[in-house]
Amino acid sequence: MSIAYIGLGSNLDNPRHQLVLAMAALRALPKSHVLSDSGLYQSRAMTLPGDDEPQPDYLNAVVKLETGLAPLELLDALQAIESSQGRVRDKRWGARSLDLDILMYDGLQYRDERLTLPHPGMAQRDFVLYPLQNIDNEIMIPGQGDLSQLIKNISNHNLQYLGAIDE
Ligand code: A4P
Ligand code: MG
Repeated sequence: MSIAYIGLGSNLDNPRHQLVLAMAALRALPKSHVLSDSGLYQSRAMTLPGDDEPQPDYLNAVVKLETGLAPLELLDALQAIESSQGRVRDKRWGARSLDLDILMYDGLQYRDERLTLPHPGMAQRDFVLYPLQNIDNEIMIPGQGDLSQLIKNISNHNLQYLGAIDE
């Protein structure tokens, strides 16, 4: 079995409900077991430089998963969950009903046309690192360093903790 950390994000179509549904779908994944979750966080949308279109705030969470799925099998399963929750792939970093990212998979550093591990950019994002810290305080991000060090040098999207993931 492997350990994967999954990042959940939504800023469309009732984000809280999207994350509740996504948690249920993650619990139902084959060969997998949810070990813990970060709870719910709210933050301002991070947009691409030059993209001034206003976007609703995001809800984010991180889930720690024990899984027998290989990395690309896990990606397939996560994309199927995104599709089933109405995700339409529009522009990069555009608003979305559900985004599921594999943040890390064991200590793996990997890159092909479909999957990059760890997830690019995660080490700079407050809405990823604080939820992660809520699950595992002392963790190493492969190729990036210790979470406790990385978290000192982080982007600010006005992150707020909202409590447990429930309706
Ligand atoms: N892909 C490569 N590596 C991975 C991975 N580790 N996990 C590929 C998941 N997918 C991975 O992703 C595009 C392609 O990335 C996929 O087809 C997959 O094969 P996508 O989800 O279709 O597009 P995207 O999410 O718009 O692009 P990207 O670059 O993944 O964006 P991010 O990094 O997911 O950021 N602001 C706040 N406050 N909170 C957020 O959660 N999220 C984003 C999107 C922007 N702003 C945000 C937030
Ligand atoms: Mg994504």
